[in-house]
Amino acid sequence: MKPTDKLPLVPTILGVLSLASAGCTQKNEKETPNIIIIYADDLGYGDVSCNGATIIKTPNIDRIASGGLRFTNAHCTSATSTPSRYSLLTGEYAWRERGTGVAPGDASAIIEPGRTTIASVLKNAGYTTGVVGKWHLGLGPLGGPDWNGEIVNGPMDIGFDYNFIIPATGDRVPCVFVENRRVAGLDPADPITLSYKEKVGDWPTGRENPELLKMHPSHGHDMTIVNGVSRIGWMTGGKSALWTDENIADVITGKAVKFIENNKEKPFFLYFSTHDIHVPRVPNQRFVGKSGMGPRGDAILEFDWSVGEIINTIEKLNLAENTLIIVSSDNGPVVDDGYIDKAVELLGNHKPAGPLRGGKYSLFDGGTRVLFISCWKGIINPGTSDALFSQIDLMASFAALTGQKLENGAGPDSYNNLDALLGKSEKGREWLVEHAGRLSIIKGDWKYIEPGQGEKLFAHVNIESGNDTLPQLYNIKSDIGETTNLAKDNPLIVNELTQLLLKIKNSETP
Ligand code: NG6
Ligand code: CA
Repeated sequence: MKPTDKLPLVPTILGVLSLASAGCTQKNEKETPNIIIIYADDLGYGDVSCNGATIIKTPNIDRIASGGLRFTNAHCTSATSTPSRYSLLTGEYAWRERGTGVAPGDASAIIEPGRTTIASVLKNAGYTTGVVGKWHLGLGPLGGPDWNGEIVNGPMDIGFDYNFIIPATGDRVPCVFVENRRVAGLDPADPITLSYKEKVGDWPTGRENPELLKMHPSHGHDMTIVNGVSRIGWMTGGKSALWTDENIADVITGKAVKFIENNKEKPFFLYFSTHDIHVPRVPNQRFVGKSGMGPRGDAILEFDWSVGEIINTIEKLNLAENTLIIVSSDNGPVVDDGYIDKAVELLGNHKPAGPLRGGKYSLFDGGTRVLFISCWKGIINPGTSDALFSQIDLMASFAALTGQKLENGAGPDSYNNLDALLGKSEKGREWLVEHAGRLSIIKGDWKYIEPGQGEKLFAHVNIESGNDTLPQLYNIKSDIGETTNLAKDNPLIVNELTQLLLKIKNSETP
């Protein structure tokens, strides 16, 4: 089948869309577009030029934004990685489940095998499904995976046909890729040993041998040294499988491109989850010094390059009219996240969160309002959308798009917002919940943050947490920077949002 066979006529697709939104579950595999989610790590709302950055230029992201729909009010579900990714894939708010906080590198699978996910829904709809890049949702049974054998309870057990993943994060051991069920390039004669409790083996650590480091930690990250960078956790063995940080973007972008090429004849779903721009920021030589902002800025350029490679591949294969591409981030920005990499010193006037307050780890919108672009040539009219949108709705929206039904409680918090995603409606969600330790809720122009104990400033990362012992209420339309707490003057709104949040907490389908 030629690529163009997949999308014969725009009216046909629109017909399918209206059937889907009318609740019809008929499917027609010939009319299922390819779907690609490009998911950055720790990229701030203001880190890209299409969202107003001027010091840094992101031409490829700008290109996809100008050909697609750029959302100004779209959100991940949590201000850190593991819970946001959990919600994205399962359609359930992570804060409903224990064990969904930032996962160590030896965590067992957080999403149980057989669970309905965005990938299994699309697989049912006839897609070939793949994940490339950062996973950070645990692997293996209780006690963690067998790094030297078959890795069970991974992406392939929740709907992905193919995976090439960084098991946790770039700053956590093991510093190896997993391809399908094996550590890629592992020599069985040199097995991996791993611990998050104590030193294993005799490899140097950042704490004991700082003179061996090419990048020093600012907090944490002083355990085993791999490729001149000390990490979280201790490991030894698996030398032939170790990644080189400078090549991570090239390797995973290459795998993502290959996945697209291999599957160009049939519908595919690719979840391409980059390491950029998470710490340690060690971009390829091609980007070093190019942003003028040090490794953090250079990593943004590297991420932009990865986005460019994906869109160039789609265009080259003549798939643009048959591919829905989404670009977003797992949480908001952080400048110093544990390595001394000049990010603070070279920031200048750049505002990683744009006009938003707070950042990664924060209850303020800087933590969870993120870059979000949807692009589908010929279907999505280019422009901007102010619709309130949550990544958690991708699951139900894709189900609607492809004529699938979410059954048996699957995706309990995921709602079909396909019309908003495709720009057919300016009306998105009525409300959404954000999470960073505790919860906040946005409804219309209002955002309410639950009161509670806790630091107001996470000093080690220099980010305002959003914690307060008093209830907070902001009008995010007139005060996007959440500067003026209006809770005292608006007790009725505070009460309404408190009750609504309580209802959502207590019930999965308010
Ligand atoms: C923190 C790490 C930080 C980062 C974060 C997870 C320390 C001191 N800090 O605990 O560097 O790895 O976890 O980031 O270890 S996330 O984007 O994957 O959620
Ligand atoms: Ca992250």
